[in-house]
Amino acid sequence: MVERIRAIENEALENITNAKSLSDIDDAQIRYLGKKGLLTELMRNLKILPEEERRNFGKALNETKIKIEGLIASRKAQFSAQLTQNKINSEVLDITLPGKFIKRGKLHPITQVMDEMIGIFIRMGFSIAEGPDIETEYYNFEALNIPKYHPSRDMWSTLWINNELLLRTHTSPVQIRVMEKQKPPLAIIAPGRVYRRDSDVTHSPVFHQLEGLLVDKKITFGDLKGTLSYFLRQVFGKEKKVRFRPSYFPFTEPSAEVDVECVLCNGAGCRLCKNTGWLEILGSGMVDPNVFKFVGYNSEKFSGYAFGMGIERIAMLKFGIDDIRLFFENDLRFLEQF
Ligand code: FA5
Repeated sequence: MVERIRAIENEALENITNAKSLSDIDDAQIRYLGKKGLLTELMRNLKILPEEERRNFGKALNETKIKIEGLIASRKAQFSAQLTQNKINSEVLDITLPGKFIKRGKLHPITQVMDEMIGIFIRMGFSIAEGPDIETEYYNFEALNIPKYHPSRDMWSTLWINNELLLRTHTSPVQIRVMEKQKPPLAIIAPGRVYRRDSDVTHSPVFHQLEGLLVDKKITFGDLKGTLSYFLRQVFGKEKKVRFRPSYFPFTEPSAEVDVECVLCNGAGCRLCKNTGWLEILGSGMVDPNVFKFVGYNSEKFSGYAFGMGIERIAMLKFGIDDIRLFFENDLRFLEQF
């Protein structure tokens, strides 16, 4: 019996040693150790052997089983190491191939210009204030000296929500909200989105303004002109032609608008500037004493200036863009240029 075991052992060890693949080893495992394997069959015979033979036979069987199992495990390890090595050898990693290009997002040109404008005013000592996009008729008009039924309300093509509420037509209501809460002296800017029933090459129904308000003792129109001139030089450089033009706003007196030479025709006149040679970028003036009355400021003691700039218009002039609608179409071919 023990010879039979030795014969099986020799055959198994030889087979496993000469195995050419993992599947040869699997076959050997089934042949010798499987449920119906040769050694398993012999195990079954144990029961029928007399006591002293059973001990010897069992011992020999166990030793053989351990040897075969050991060899199978080590050969399997060899084969899988070989497989891994083959894979490493065959898979060539070309580190000179270009990587996957991940496009980085960029700030929208309007945000870029707005940030630049805010930076200029912050450096001059202004702080930032905010107000809601949905405004009451009181803050958008009434407290800015634009009474109900007054024809000057027509200056703003208003999008009404109901009799009381509207989408703010300008950032000027923030002036009132700030002055209600703060006593002078103050210097604030209020950048934000505004809404009007307007649409053509220089008008968009949604656009951005940057409001400015400075109140202190002895503020004059000269201060307003100095501040705006400095700002314009920072944004457009010394070369760009700008002009102050007398104008009218119900909440400032006197008032002025600022125009910048048209980007498209350099002042010769074209469809963008409606043949004037100029693009209007802002309205401004000295705060009307009537506005101070609404917020309880003493206009004998304090004076101030205010301005409201069109951010898209400034961006058009800076980047040479001839249609405001390009900013809102989100065409990547356009946006990628900034
Ligand atoms: C006003 O809105 C005043 N609140 C400005 C102001 C503030 C005057 C403080 C005095 C004191 P106006 O309607 O002109 O003014 O608009 C100001 C600027 O916004 C314009 O000069 C222009 O640059 C821009 N703007 C006006 N309408 C549009 C529009 N539909 N699309 C894009 N920009 C516009």
